[in-house]
Amino acid sequence: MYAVPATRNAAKNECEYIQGGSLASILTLRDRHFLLEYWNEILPAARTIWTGLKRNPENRDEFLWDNGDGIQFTDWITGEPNDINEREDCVEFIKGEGWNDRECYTRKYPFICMKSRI
Ligand SMILES: [Ca+2]
Repeated sequence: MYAVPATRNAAKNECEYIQGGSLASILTLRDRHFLLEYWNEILPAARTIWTGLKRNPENRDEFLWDNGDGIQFTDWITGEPNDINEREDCVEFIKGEGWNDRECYTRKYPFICMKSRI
Protein backbone atom coordinates (compact mmCIF):
# COMPACT_ATOMS: atom_id res chain seq x y z
CA MET A 1 0.00 0.00 0.00
CA TYR A 2 1.20 3.46 -0.86
CA ALA A 3 0.45 6.04 1.78
CA VAL A 4 1.59 8.99 -0.31
CA PRO A 5 -1.46 10.24 -2.21
CA ALA A 6 -1.19 10.25 -6.00
CA THR A 7 -3.37 10.93 -9.00
CA ARG A 8 -4.97 7.84 -10.50
CA ASN A 9 -2.50 7.82 -13.40
CA ALA A 10 0.54 8.17 -11.18
CA ALA A 11 -0.81 5.39 -8.96
CA LYS A 12 -1.35 3.11 -11.94
CA ASN A 13 2.15 3.77 -13.24
CA GLU A 14 3.67 3.09 -9.85
CA CYS A 15 1.92 -0.27 -9.63
CA GLU A 16 2.63 -1.34 -13.20
CA TYR A 17 6.11 -0.10 -13.96
CA ILE A 18 7.74 -0.14 -10.58
CA GLN A 19 5.95 -3.01 -8.85
CA GLY A 20 5.16 -5.13 -11.92
CA GLY A 21 1.56 -5.44 -10.80
CA SER A 22 -1.58 -3.35 -11.07
CA LEU A 23 -3.89 -1.25 -8.97
CA ALA A 24 -5.92 -3.61 -6.81
CA SER A 25 -8.99 -5.18 -8.34
CA ILE A 26 -11.92 -6.27 -6.20
CA LEU A 27 -13.73 -9.21 -7.74
CA THR A 28 -15.61 -10.71 -4.83
CA LEU A 29 -16.88 -9.89 -1.34
CA ARG A 30 -13.91 -11.87 -0.10
CA ASP A 31 -11.51 -9.60 -2.02
CA ARG A 32 -13.30 -6.61 -0.57
CA HIS A 33 -12.96 -8.00 2.95
CA PHE A 34 -9.28 -8.83 2.44
CA LEU A 35 -8.53 -5.39 1.02
CA LEU A 36 -10.33 -3.60 3.84
CA GLU A 37 -8.46 -5.62 6.46
CA TYR A 38 -5.17 -4.67 4.86
CA TRP A 39 -6.26 -1.04 4.48
CA ASN A 40 -7.29 -0.82 8.17
CA GLU A 41 -4.04 -2.37 9.26
CA ILE A 42 -1.66 -0.32 7.13
CA LEU A 43 -3.35 3.03 6.74
CA PRO A 44 -6.36 3.30 9.02
CA ALA A 45 -6.58 7.08 8.69
CA ALA A 46 -7.11 7.02 4.92
CA ARG A 47 -10.78 7.39 4.08
CA THR A 48 -10.50 7.00 0.30
CA ILE A 49 -8.23 5.05 -2.05
CA TRP A 50 -8.05 4.56 -5.81
CA THR A 51 -9.22 1.26 -7.23
CA GLY A 52 -8.01 -0.44 -10.40
CA LEU A 53 -11.42 0.13 -11.99
CA LYS A 54 -11.77 2.55 -14.89
CA ARG A 55 -14.46 3.50 -17.39
CA ASN A 56 -14.12 1.95 -20.84
CA PRO A 57 -13.30 4.85 -23.18
CA GLU A 58 -15.15 3.09 -25.99
CA ASN A 59 -18.31 2.50 -23.98
CA ARG A 60 -18.96 4.89 -21.13
CA ASP A 61 -21.55 2.55 -19.62
CA GLU A 62 -18.90 -0.07 -18.99
CA PHE A 63 -16.06 -0.32 -16.47
CA LEU A 64 -12.89 -2.40 -16.79
CA TRP A 65 -10.23 -3.47 -14.32
CA ASP A 66 -6.74 -2.28 -15.33
CA ASN A 67 -5.33 -5.79 -15.18
CA GLY A 68 -8.00 -7.23 -17.48
CA ASP A 69 -10.05 -8.95 -14.78
CA GLY A 70 -13.75 -9.19 -15.62
CA ILE A 71 -16.41 -7.46 -13.55
CA GLN A 72 -17.79 -10.01 -11.12
CA PHE A 73 -18.84 -7.83 -8.22
CA THR A 74 -19.64 -4.15 -7.72
CA ASP A 75 -19.92 -2.03 -4.62
CA TRP A 76 -21.29 1.26 -5.93
CA ILE A 77 -22.57 3.85 -3.50
CA THR A 78 -26.28 4.47 -4.05
CA GLY A 79 -26.69 6.84 -7.01
CA GLU A 80 -23.24 6.01 -8.42
CA PRO A 81 -21.75 5.82 -10.96
CA ASN A 82 -23.23 9.16 -12.04
CA ASP A 83 -20.49 10.34 -14.47
CA ILE A 84 -20.83 14.05 -13.73
CA ASN A 85 -20.11 16.09 -16.87
CA GLU A 86 -19.09 12.81 -18.52
CA ARG A 87 -15.68 13.23 -16.90
CA GLU A 88 -15.75 10.64 -14.12
CA ASP A 89 -13.55 7.96 -15.66
CA CYS A 90 -11.87 6.59 -12.53
CA VAL A 91 -13.23 4.87 -9.44
CA GLU A 92 -12.49 5.67 -5.82
CA PHE A 93 -13.32 3.46 -2.84
CA ILE A 94 -14.64 5.36 0.18
CA LYS A 95 -14.33 3.34 3.36
CA GLY A 96 -17.67 2.54 4.93
CA GLU A 97 -19.53 3.63 1.80
CA GLY A 98 -18.37 1.95 -1.41
CA TRP A 99 -17.34 2.94 -4.91
CA ASN A 100 -17.80 6.27 -6.66
CA ASP A 101 -16.77 7.26 -10.17
CA ARG A 102 -14.54 10.33 -9.96
CA GLU A 103 -12.41 12.50 -12.23
CA CYS A 104 -8.96 10.94 -12.58
CA TYR A 105 -6.81 14.02 -12.19
CA THR A 106 -8.36 16.31 -9.60
CA ARG A 107 -7.75 14.21 -6.50
CA LYS A 108 -4.80 12.43 -4.98
CA TYR A 109 -5.40 9.35 -2.85
CA PRO A 110 -3.35 6.54 -1.36
CA PHE A 111 -3.61 3.28 -3.30
CA ILE A 112 -3.00 -0.44 -3.11
CA CYS A 113 -1.07 -2.41 -5.73
CA MET A 114 -1.40 -6.12 -6.28
CA LYS A 115 0.56 -8.69 -8.23
CA SER A 116 -1.22 -10.64 -10.91
CA ARG A 117 -3.18 -13.62 -9.72
CA ILE A 118 -1.50 -16.94 -10.37
CA1 LIG B 1 -19.56 9.97 -9.20
